[in-house]
Amino acid sequence: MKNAPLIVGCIIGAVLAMGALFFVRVSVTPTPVAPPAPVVTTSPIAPAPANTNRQVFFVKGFVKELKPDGRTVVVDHEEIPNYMAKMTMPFKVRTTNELAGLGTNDQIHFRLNVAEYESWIDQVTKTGKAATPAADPTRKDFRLVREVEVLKVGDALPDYPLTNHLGQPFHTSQFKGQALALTFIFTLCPMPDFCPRMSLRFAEATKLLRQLPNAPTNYHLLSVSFDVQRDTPAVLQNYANMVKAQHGADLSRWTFATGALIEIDDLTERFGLTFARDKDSFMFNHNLRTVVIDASGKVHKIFIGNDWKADALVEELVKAAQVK
Ligand SMILES: [Cu+2]
Repeated sequence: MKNAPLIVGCIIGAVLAMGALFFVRVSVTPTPVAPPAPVVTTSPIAPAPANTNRQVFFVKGFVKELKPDGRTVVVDHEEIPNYMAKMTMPFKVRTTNELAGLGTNDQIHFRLNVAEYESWIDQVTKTGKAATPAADPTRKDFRLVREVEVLKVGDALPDYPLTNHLGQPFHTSQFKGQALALTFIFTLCPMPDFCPRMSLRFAEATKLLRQLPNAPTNYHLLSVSFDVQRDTPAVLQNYANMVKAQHGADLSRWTFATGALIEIDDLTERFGLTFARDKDSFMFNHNLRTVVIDASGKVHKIFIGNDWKADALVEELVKAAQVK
């Protein structure tokens, strides 16, 4: 059970609120059901030409949580053949009436639409109720983390030892004197609006900065993986090459990094990013944070989620580069 202490879980918020030194995971016993047949299946690995390449999957699962925005449902879903292993994760709807009348533990099926840059679900249909309570609070796994202070704009970024995609160790303090854009990903992330979008926005930012008249020369981009087991320097190097091939990114000022889990945990928690490996797969449940550190090493801007655009990032990077 070497992996057990690495797993964190879905009540991180509650545990953090209590100031505990470890995360607790609540587990669910999966109901064995035959895997659903996909309505349309195209290979998710094939490069997506234009926006017309929309994949559609038929998905079954249980409602774990309905978010207050009325547009997000967290589902413990079955395997989606040719796309994603069984896991618990959030899905977006485009109209709130898709989720009207749903409650926790409802058994549902729906259509998952995956376009090039976003995903959403529709045709949400309730088919029953989970037979057992969703959580077994007696089952726990732990991973040790440091107790850290959350950082706000103006706070200094602590120094973190990491390893870049060339396998070279470095420290985040080495970027002092440069504006640093920092985001968090894992390379296997299949959802176009999560990690792939972070990498797309960074790629767009490198291109914008290259075209910008009087662009600063003291900036750097840093994508840190929280999948410390799978995202080795060699995997990150391949991923960097893929991002360059797909989006024409300039990699001369962009580092992909990994590190010790306790360091990555420390760094991500500073900004409210949480990640938890799904119990049945290599996938992570996670949220998104992108941070700009100014040239003096202080937090300049924190972008939450995936709605920000590359020009907004560039604007903040330019400002942050001017700080003495
Ligand atoms: Cu992701």
